[in-house]
Amino acid sequence: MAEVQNNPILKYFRASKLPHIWCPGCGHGILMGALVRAIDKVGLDQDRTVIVSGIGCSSRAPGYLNFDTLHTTHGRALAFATGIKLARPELKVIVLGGDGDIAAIGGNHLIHACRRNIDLLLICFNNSIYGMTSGQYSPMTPTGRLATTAPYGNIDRPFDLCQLAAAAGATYVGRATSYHVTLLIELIAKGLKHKGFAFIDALSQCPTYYGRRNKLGPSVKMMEWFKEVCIPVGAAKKMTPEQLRDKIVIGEMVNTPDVPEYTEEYEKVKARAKEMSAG
Ligand SMILES: Cc1ncc(C[n+]2csc(CCOP(=O)(O)OP(=O)(O)O)c2C)c(N)n1
Ligand code: SF4
Repeated sequence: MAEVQNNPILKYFRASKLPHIWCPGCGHGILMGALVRAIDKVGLDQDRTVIVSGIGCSSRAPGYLNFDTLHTTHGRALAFATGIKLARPELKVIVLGGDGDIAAIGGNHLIHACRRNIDLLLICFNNSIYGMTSGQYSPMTPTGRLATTAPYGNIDRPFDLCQLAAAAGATYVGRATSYHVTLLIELIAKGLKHKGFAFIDALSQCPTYYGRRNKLGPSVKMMEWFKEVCIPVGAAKKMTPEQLRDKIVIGEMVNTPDVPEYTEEYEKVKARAKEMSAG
């Protein structure tokens, strides 16, 4: 008991909001744990850090975290976060959302946040499904998998969120999973220290609506699958597209520190406007 009470990450949680609502075996708690460990590692000031989410099982995370938090509308977390960052550029702003939230209804916000290189860290809790609304397929659901809205198999093709973020201009991009927690903490910590738009694709398991329907076994088996199919980015570079089929590339994909950051550029615009109106 004393060990629990002395745990240095306890201060990051709102004990009054626990226990959480997530199903037993849900990967989202592991991702939230990785986030607070990364925050601790970097030494962020709790009073100068804002955590914003949309709507979904994953988007419940900020409710449990002892920071200034904002639970917004489905797909619009990045728009709210952009407003906060522009109004108070000195704050560290972190955005959390599910793959439905970030890649479907919020997909356009993702593209333009990447393009602007605004100083936000976005973590997509990517469980390949709409968890909260009971298992509709998302843009991350692999072809052939079952979902409540694809009872005979999904015919859509998923896309690679990291490649999308990189192509749209994100200056820090990485991927890890609920199995590869050490890597995930490291990527989040680097994303937090990065000046510019940082995107982490954090793969998670939904044993309730994705795992059960697709007979993927319990949560541990779903995490073992991550272990089997994931290839570190360095090794992936030496592999052919054929060898990479059905594999998931993890690690740091983009890290370009010296690109102009949006809120700093905006400050320059404000200064220019002041100068011109005075002259
Ligand atoms: C505008 C709008 N459309 C639809 C919904 C219903 N809705 C709530 S959560 C959700 C999807 C959640 O899935 P995801 O973002 O992948 O997160 P997860 O629950 O899997 O963590 C949807 C469609 C909503 N709340 N608002
Ligand atoms: S429905 Fe899925 S994503 Fe939602 S809490 Fe349960 S296991 Fe997690």
